[in-house]
Amino acid sequence: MNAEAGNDALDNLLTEERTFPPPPELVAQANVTEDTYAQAAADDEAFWAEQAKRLSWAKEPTEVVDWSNAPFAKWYADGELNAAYNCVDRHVEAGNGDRVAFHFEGEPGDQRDITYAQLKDEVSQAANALIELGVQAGDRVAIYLPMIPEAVVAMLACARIGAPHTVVFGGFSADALAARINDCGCEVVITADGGYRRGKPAALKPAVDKALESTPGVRSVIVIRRTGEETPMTEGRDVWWDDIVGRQSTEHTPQAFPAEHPLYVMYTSGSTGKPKGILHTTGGYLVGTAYTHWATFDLKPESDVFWTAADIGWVTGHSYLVYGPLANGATSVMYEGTPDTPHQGRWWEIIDKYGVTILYCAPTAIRTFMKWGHEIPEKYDLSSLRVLGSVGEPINPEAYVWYRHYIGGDRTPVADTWWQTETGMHMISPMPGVADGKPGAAMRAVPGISVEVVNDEGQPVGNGKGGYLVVTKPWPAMLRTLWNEDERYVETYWSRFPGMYFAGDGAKRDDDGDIWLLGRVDDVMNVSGHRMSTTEIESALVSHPKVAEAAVVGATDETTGQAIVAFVILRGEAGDGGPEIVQELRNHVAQEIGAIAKPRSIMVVAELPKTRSGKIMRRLLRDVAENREMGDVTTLQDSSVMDQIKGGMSASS
Ligand code: 6R9
Repeated sequence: MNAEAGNDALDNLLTEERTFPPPPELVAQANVTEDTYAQAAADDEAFWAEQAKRLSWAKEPTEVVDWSNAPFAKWYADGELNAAYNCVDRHVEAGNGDRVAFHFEGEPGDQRDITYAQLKDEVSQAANALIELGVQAGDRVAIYLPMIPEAVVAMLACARIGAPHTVVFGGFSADALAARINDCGCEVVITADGGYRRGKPAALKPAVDKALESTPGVRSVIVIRRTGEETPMTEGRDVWWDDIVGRQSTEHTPQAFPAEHPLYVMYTSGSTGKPKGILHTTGGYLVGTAYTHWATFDLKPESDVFWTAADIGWVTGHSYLVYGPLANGATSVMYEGTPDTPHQGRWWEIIDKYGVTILYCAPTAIRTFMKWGHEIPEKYDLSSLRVLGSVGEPINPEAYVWYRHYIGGDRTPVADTWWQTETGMHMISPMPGVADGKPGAAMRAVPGISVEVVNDEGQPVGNGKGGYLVVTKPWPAMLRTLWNEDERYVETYWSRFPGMYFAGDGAKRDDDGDIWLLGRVDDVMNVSGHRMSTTEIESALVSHPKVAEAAVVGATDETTGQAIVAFVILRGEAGDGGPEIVQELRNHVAQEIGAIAKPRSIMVVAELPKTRSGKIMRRLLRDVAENREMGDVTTLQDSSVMDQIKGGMSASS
């Protein structure tokens, strides 16, 4: 395809030499050791059969994986279990009913500790309420809520009665909600009057009312009172949560479902076309999330305080705020609001207050904290932290080092976890008690998982080379299909490289064979025949002391095919740029990577367009760079950002 780059799919540009060995105390009691990898590699089916013992099965599975109808997998197919029982009841039965499941912290400062025993009562009541509304196993329920404990209760109540849930991010519009409700065929919606965002109540129910104008299948809406704002209710359709859930019995006997019973559908936007409804089922998903939550974070459920600072409407919230931690009987923090309300130290105050030991968040948050300055976290006691995690995007080496140093006090390993809505569970991540961490690298497949980096022909690229990331064997928490779209499932993930799951990400192996993620292959730029990933050039920019965030895209160029256009956000102390900084940054990239990677133009901006999970939407920046009409902006977290950027573009050109 590309003569100069040979048979490799991507150029290998940036090298990073720093490594951080794990602290000896952690090594001494680590959940995962080098032996774990060896055992899993010797017999991965036996390994996953063993991990299934983390759950309580009503009927123990005798089968592990059934791949006879590939790529449609079945895991633990003859086993039966109840997901909510595994997440709640069994911990109470084991005598841990008084353990806190969630320290909930509302944005206005209200707080609530919910024990496993209380969670069991609330989930049972909510399950009884759904039954009263006629919800049966197999019926779909939409959940459109802020980050409040009832969101967890609602998910588990659905799981308890075998009704797959589809959680829609509370920041999405009425149209996005309606499209998901209709595609999934939901009959009931669970929502709230609103939630708190940036110090103010933000209404949710009006968006539901608007969505329901075009969703004929919905018959009931349950509304949680969170803000107490006046909220219109539709007679015969809408009921208050307190009214219908509050009066139910706290007794509900969970029924066991087959392991392959659908647990939930989560919609994720494709780069084009309608959102994909990722289907996860019960047994394999719970095994995969429980195992990785325990392994990647070196979880000690009796003593750790775990915090996934991510929204429940993102898969990270599903796997590592709800199912993984609860299956493991862990204590978690749940925070409703934004990191700068009422002040920019809110996260660090929460860590200090609850003694959080493991923090899991996205690089976008870390880069924002870098921009705000390290003086803010320095005011708090963060010494309880022992493991840090990152998810959602490649973490730039500079952001990793900042995170480890200012938040982790130079003690904590950083687990850079690569995975997707589709994979359901962590797939690539250093294990905190094993790896000598490399800033910016996800490093190595999780024990029991098989991945490869391949070239255009599907051959492994080998060390020191870049290509496409694929998964070469089925795994327990893998998506089973796309909701109602089996063909699209096969076409999207299994047709590019026959027999391998194509993740859509670029990756490289370094000289040690460790894996570095290089961003979406859709974003790859071809400059004079060199195929370059966005990640490495962005990381080179972020390694400049004046840069907090960077996004690069390829724009059509008459001479080079494509040219690199960069958008950067400067750190607080760096001022607002000017011509000198642009030249300084272009030279910096040339020095870090080489002249070939020098951006043609660099634009200093105040914000970048991002999704709910903090991913930069480069597609929109490409539209700006090529002076095109902008594409679909409905999944932007803040749609005014693009107007600001376009305004700045015309002012500076
Ligand atoms: C969990 C989640 C999946 C895409 C994935 C990749 C990017 C996630 C990453 C990462 C590099 C990491 N991604 N984690 N890239 N390093 N540690 O984010 O799911 O929202 O479905 O996104 O996110 O591009 O393909 P999802």
